[in-house]
Amino acid sequence: MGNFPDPASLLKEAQDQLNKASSLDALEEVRITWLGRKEGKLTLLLKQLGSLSMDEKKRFGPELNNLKINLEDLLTSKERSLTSQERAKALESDTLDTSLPGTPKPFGHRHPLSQVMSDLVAIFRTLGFVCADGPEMENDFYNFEALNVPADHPARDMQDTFYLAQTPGQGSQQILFPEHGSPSTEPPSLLRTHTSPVQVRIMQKYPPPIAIVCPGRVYRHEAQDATHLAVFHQMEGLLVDQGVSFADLKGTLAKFAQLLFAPTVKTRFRPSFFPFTEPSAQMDVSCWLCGGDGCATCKGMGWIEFLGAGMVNPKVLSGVNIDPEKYSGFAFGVGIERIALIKYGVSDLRLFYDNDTRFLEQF
Ligand code: FA5
Repeated sequence: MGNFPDPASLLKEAQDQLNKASSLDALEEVRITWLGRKEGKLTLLLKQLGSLSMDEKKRFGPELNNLKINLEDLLTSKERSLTSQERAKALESDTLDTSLPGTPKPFGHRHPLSQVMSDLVAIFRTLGFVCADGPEMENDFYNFEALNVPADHPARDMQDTFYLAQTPGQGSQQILFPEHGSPSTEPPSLLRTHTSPVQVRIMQKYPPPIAIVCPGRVYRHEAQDATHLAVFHQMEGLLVDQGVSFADLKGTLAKFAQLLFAPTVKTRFRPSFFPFTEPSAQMDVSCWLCGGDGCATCKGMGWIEFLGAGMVNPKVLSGVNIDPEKYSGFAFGVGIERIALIKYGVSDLRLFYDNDTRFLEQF
């Protein structure tokens, strides 16, 4: 078969093409030219082998197979060298600028209400108070009766209450080391409407002197608006010792307001009523934003209503077997959300509970 090409010259021709291929794409073209499944030069020649005579088959068959093996080897080694060349080129252009600033990771932080609560506790720690706790599911005795709010007392209307469905035989509350008065074993019947029940629990458990603050969640069956929530937080304070007077109450709370807002803040007391304190007062703070001249935060008044307080009612002390002739005390209760509202100039309490991170991130 005179026109069957010489395998050695085919190999030479393929080698020339391989030498010229300077990229992986060009190499792929060479591979297709020779070994492409339909039109590859060598593929076509291998297909033609079948039409040759026996002698020609014996001669060209092995030669063409060797040519194929050689060509595949050449393609593989060329591919390796081109790949490493291209990688080296990519590495050269892919330089790392170590002076670029990193991508900052956003940090989470505490909720503004938690921050306010721990600020308050920290302030009272410096004044010698310790932190106490009590249950959110309370019974009528601790939430009302022991605080001088009997069942038919009109003061019950001051705090609309969520009552719990009663299950007969429900476990009673345990007070392990009662020292004063008889602990109530009534089962929980309501969600506490204020943190004041903790006063009674603490006075039953520990003898005076007592100086506690108690931050916690409280519940009221109230319509919600910009300044009222049905679930909110309060912090209760209680100091009981010999010779505690209204002057101690005034001094302590004035110091508290200055440490919380600004050293220049003034306080004033207005008469108020709480069945568990006598006398009772509402404490206002001078608006530290406008210095008392009147602004949007204080609604032009120059003063902001801040907390309820008073001297512990002697009836409450006798109820826990603390002798009111020997001991006296003061107590106060402050709304955490309302403090956060005035401290940060927020217009609506509900914003603290919407969980909008654009709002929360600002604190
Ligand atoms: C009481 O709850 C008394 N136990 C406080 C007290 C304790 C007085 C000890 C004397 C001695 P009052 O109902 O005013 O009081 O609530 C106290 C504070 O809770 C208010 O000043 C206010 O800041 C906050 N507060 C009351 N109701 C709501 C409400 N619905 N939403 C948000 N904050 C409220």
